[in-house]
Amino acid sequence: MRKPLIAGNWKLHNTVEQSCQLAQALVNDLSDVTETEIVIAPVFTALSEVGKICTESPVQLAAQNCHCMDDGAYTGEVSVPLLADVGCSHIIVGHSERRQYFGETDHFVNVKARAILKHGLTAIICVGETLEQRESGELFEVIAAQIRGALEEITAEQMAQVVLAYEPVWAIGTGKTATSEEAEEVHAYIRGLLHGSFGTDIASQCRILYGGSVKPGNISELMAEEDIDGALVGGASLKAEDFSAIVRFKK
Ligand code: G2H
Repeated sequence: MRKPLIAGNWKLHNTVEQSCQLAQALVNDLSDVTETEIVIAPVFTALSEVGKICTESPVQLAAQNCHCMDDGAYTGEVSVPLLADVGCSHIIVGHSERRQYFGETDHFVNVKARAILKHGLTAIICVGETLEQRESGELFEVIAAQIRGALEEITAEQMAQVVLAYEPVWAIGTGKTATSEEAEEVHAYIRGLLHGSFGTDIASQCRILYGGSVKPGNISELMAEEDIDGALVGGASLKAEDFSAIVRFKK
């Protein structure tokens, strides 16, 4: 059985004070949750303070990005060991906003994911197609290339620390959610790819999250699908009430 995982991607929102208030509200609301794994990803500047609030709570800390090198002359970057140092257990890589606005390639996503796994953290690796790619019939080709590229040289053993997130670009922050059937079709396809590369055990253990306009009103329907194991939530993770409701989705 795969334990559901709900992750809040706060993107470029909230000061340190606002982040701490939101984190404290979630820690208070969700202290009794054991059946679902909870992760929040504040901005870099708030990680340290939010990390202190989350200590000894079920809420785990994630960064939204990282650099692949541990240290050195890489101005402006933040490494995996430094993120672990402020309490991060998870790091998101390959989000479509990073691919689109910052030119991140599958190769770069892969080297970052390998750095995360090398240090024993969990990599939340995002993939997803644009509307143009979907409409021109390239959906599965694009997803396969992103998954294969991101997982290159990652061992079966390391896959225990990998979470995948399918986020159709056309559903991100647009209010348009993929139907649960549309999402399930891609999730099942991704699981099939894992089966081909790593075998049955890894394929059946790896959690695949859905992301793209997830809200309290659509989470249950998405989670009812066989291959949807959780959600990566953007906009709706910025309100404690909404994010808590998503974490406590009705089965
Ligand atoms: C997709 C998602 C979170 P939103 O980017 O990663 O954001 O829920 O706002 O579509």
